Amino acid sequence: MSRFFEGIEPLSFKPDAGDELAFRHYDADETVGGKRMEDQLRFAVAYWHSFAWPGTDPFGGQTFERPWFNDTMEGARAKADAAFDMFEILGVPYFCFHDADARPEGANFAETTRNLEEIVDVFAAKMESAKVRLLWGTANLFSHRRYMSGAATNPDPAVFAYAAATVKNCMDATHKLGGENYVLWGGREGYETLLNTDMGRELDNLGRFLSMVVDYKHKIGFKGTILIEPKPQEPTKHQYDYDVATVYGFLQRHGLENEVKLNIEQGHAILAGHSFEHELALANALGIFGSIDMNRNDYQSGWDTDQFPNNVPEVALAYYEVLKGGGFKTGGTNFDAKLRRQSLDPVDLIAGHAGAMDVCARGLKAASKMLADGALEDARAKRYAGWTEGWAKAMADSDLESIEAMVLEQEMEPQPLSGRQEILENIVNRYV
Ligand code: XUL
Ligand code: CO
Repeated sequence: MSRFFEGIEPLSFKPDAGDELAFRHYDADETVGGKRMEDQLRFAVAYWHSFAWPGTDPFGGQTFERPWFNDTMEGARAKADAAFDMFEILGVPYFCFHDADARPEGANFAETTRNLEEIVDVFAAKMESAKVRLLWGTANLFSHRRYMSGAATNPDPAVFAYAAATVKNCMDATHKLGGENYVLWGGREGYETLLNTDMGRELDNLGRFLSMVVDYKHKIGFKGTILIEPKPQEPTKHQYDYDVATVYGFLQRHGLENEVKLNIEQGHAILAGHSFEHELALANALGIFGSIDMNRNDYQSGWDTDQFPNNVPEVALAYYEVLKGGGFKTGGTNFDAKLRRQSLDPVDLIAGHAGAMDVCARGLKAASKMLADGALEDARAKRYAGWTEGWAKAMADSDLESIEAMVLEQEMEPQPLSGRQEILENIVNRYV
């Protein structure tokens, strides 16, 4: 045990807890929707926000003081000690990491690779005795200055090569640690100004890159899911993986729609002008739902603030879509969320996650009950019931002329019916 979280005991489920650190709603063993809550929610801690982010903002530097902030292998090991302590305190089943969160950058590619391999061995040793497993690994292809103009979409082919080699090593690391998914967030895959951008070439290169990732997955026998994480802007003004619909079109163009699924983040959905549940429902409808990054944005700032979730009605509608699609398979709920920069203390990290886990538990329970009671689905089925009639089904094989003949013959006069939005909203309100 590191001393970072000294004095903080592993949390337990205590519905009537006073001010003490405990779960008031998340009971890992409670059955919700036919599964233990832990198995439904599949919580993961994000290594980067909790252990690598220094608390900077555009106006000021580091506010957090962590004993491992020194860019050495010793620091990386101390960081891992604290991280695994926190996984245990929270009792989370998963974590996620980028290469750059876990290891210091070396003097060259070979040294950077060795640093990663060494830390992967540290993780592997800890995972032998810890309960925690790897939900996903990923490569940070956006922080280092070499990636300022993109990774796979960089105008410089040497950066494309460097990024490809880095992803290969991160996939190896993920595979070695038994990761259940591998994520690609297109950190700087986009552009700042069209004036210097060859968009067609960049999109072709991104497609080529992704195809190589899929090929390598099969070559090494990685059984996890490759996930793309859409985001419309930030850091580049325009990102190519804008939203679920855009990514689906991109996957189809490259024949990868059956190979790649999506990691959908609450804050990214909002930035794209959608709701989280819209993005989840669309991914389900297209058969590409994979996993979620759970957080929330500040709705006033209009920026990706990566806060811990605390809005139960919103979270309930998100889990409603997850459950409607049959629940997580290899995916889970990754808290891509960070403390506010004034929340300096180790206890803030624990409280942020514990509160978020409780919010998700409440959302999941509400969603599961809404689904089981069927009120929304009954109303939805009724609204589309016409399509179960023979003549309506037959339109799948008809053409415009035969449909016109049918409209005339049956003397059709469609009558508008209420969409019942307010009644449905009132139903939701009974559960949240
Ligand atoms: C950035 C973001 C990333 C990805 C992983 O907005 O969400 O942390 O989740 O690279
Ligand atoms: Co994310």
